[in-house]
Amino acid sequence: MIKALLKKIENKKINIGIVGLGYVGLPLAVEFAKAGFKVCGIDLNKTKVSKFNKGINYIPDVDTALFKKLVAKGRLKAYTSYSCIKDVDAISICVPTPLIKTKEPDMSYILDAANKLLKYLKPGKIVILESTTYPGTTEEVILPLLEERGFKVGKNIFLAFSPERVDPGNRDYKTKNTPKIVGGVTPHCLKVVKALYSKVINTVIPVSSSRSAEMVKLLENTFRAVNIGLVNEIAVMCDRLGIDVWEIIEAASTKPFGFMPFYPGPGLGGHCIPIDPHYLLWKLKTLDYKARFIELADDINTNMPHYIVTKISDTMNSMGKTIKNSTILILGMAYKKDTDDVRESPAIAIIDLLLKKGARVVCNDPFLNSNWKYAGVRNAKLTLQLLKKSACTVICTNHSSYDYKKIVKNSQLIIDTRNATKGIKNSNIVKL
Ligand code: SAJ
Repeated sequence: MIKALLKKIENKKINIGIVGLGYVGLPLAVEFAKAGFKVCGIDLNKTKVSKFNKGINYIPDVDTALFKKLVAKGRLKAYTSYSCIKDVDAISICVPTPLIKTKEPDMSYILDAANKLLKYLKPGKIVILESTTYPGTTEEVILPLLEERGFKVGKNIFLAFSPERVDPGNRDYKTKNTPKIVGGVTPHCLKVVKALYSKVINTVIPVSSSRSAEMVKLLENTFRAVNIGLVNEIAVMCDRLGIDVWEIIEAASTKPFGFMPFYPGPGLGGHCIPIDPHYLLWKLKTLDYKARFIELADDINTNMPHYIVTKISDTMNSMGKTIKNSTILILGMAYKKDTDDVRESPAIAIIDLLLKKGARVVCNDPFLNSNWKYAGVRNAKLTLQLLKKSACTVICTNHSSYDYKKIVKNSQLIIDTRNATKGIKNSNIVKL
C-alpha cells in the first residue's frame, strides 16, 4: 500500500482535506492547491465557508488574488460537512487547542474533528494532526480511535504529528518557507507524511516520533514564555534598583554570542505563548512532575498587568491624583504591535483592573474598528483633546503608526510599557 501511496503523492494524485480554515489551515490549503493538489477545506463556521467559496480571503497572510484564482479554478472548495473526507486521501487537522477556565487543555476541538472525520475515513488514508497539543496526544488520543475502527496504523492508515509554525503577520516566514517538523507514529507514517509535505513545503524535518514532534513545538513556545517571564522579572528588579531595564537589555544585546534579547511588557498575550506551555504543564502533572519554570513564568507574566496598574496608581498619587474618577487612555489593545488580535491581550487585563479602581477608561487602537469596545470602554479616535484631558496615557501596544512625539507632547502623564518613547525626553514619561 505504501508504495502506491508514495507514487500517488509523487504524481500529486492525492486529494487533500484541511480541517479548520483559520490562520493555519487556510494558508496550508492554499499552498497545497498552488502546488497542484485538489483541496477541500472543512470548517464549522458557515460564514468562513461561504466567504471561502466566494474567493473572499479573510487571512491577511494569504495572497488574495491567488486564493481567488484557485477557488475559481475549483482547486479549493470548503464545506461545513465532513462528507468530503470520503474523497480525500490526506487530512490535516488544524483546529484550536485553547485552555478551559482552570488553564487545563481543551481537547474538544481535536476530539470533535477526529470523531467526525473517522465516519468517512477509509483504508489507505493519511491523517496529520497540526494543532499544538501535549506530548502523547497523537498516540494516546487519535491512534486508539483509529484502531477501534479496525485500522492498522502504518499499514492501511498513516498517522503523524506536524506542529503548525504560522507566525501571523510575519512578512519573511510563511507556511512554505518555514521548516516543518514531522513525527510519524510508525516509520512508514513518517515516510508518507514527509513525502507529502515535501511537495509543498521547502524544508521538512523528520523526528523520531509523533510525541517528539509535539514536544518540539512546546519547547519552542515554552522557551518564549519562560524568557519573557525572566525579562519581566528583570524589569521589576531594575525598577527596585533604580536602573533602566531597556538600557540594560540594549547593552546586553551587544554580546555577539550566548545572549538573546527579550523585552519586558504589560504581560503575555496571544493565542500561542500564554496557552501552549500549559499543555506541557498539565501533561507532566499527570506524570507526577511539577514543571516549575512554566508555573513561575506564568505567575510573573500574569502579574504584569497588576504591576502596571500599581505603577499608574503610584505615579498618579505622587502627582496628587487618583485613578478613581480620572480618565485613563490606553493606547494599543492588540496583544502585540502591528496586529489586530486582542486574544489574551494584557491591555484587557489592565482595563479590568482600572475599571475596578473606578477609572474612566478610554482606549485607542488603529487596528480595531471604531465601533469596537470592551466592558463599555470604547475605541476612541486619537485626538489632541483626548490626550490632553486624560490624566494618564498608557502605551500598552507599540503600534508603529503612532506619532509618539506628538503623544508625549500632549499628554499629562505617559506610562510606557514598551519603550515606545525611546529617545524622547520628557519628564512626563514613566517607563516599565
Ligand atoms: N512579548 C513580550 N516580550 C518579548 C516578546 C513577546 O512581552 O520579548 C509578548 C508579546 O507582546 C505578546 C506575547 O509576548 O503579547 C507573545 O508574543 P510573540 O512574539 O511570541 O508572538 P506570538 O504569540 O504571535 O507567537 C508566535 C508563535 N508562533 C507560533 O506559535 C507558530 C511563536 O512561536 C513565534 O516565535 C512568535 O510568533 C514570533 O517569533 O513572532
